[in-house]
Amino acid sequence: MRRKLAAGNWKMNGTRASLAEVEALIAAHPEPACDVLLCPPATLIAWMADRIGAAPVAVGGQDCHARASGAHTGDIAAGQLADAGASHVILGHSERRADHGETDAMVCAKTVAAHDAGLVAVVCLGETEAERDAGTTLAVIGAQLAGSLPEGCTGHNTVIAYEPVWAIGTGRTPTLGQIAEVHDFLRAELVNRFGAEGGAMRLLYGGSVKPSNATEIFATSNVDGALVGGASLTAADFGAIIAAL
Ligand code: G2H
Repeated sequence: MRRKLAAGNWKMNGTRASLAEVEALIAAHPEPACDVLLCPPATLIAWMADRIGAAPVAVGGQDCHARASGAHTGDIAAGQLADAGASHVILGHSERRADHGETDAMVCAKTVAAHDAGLVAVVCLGETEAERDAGTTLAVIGAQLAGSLPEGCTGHNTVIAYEPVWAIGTGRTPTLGQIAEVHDFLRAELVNRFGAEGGAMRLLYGGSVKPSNATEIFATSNVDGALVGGASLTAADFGAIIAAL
């Protein structure tokens, strides 16, 4: 049985003042029925981990470098995220793929680095609107999955997030049938490659998840939670999503 996961991706939002939302979230949901993860900007990881204390909320980064250390100005190693208090890291988000030219091979190398540092990798994939219109969604998703995951992925060290690019931050969401089709496909591909561990990996849906659509999305086949952007920034919205899981 896969435990549900509500993961928040703050993207490039938030300052130390925003940590008041985390305190409010914990106060409102001291014992959530699902796992909860918040991925703030790197500047806030240590502050957030300190503020969370012993509460059942994990902290994650939004990217890491593939190398453990070295001359890579502006980058952050997976081990440094762990040192700051992170237990997870989002990798291969479509905004990283678009803004920084990240390829499946780069995401795969970063996933290895995350695993080596003891972090859970939250590996993102998703098709563009043009790819969906062309009928190539499953081919695109399958190729991203194969190329972005290294050997050794397990239900403990890897989470997959399906985020159709055209649904991110747009307010548009796929139909429940479209989500189920992709998640069922991902599950089959994971089991085919990783066996029982592929069956244990959690599959998150991401893209304009909000309190009003969370319940029906979470009830969809092979959806084990959500990667939430905008609606993770406030305790009210993210708390409502947690309550829906
Ligand atoms: C997709 C998602 C979080 P939003 O990027 O990763 O963002 O919920 O704002 O669409």
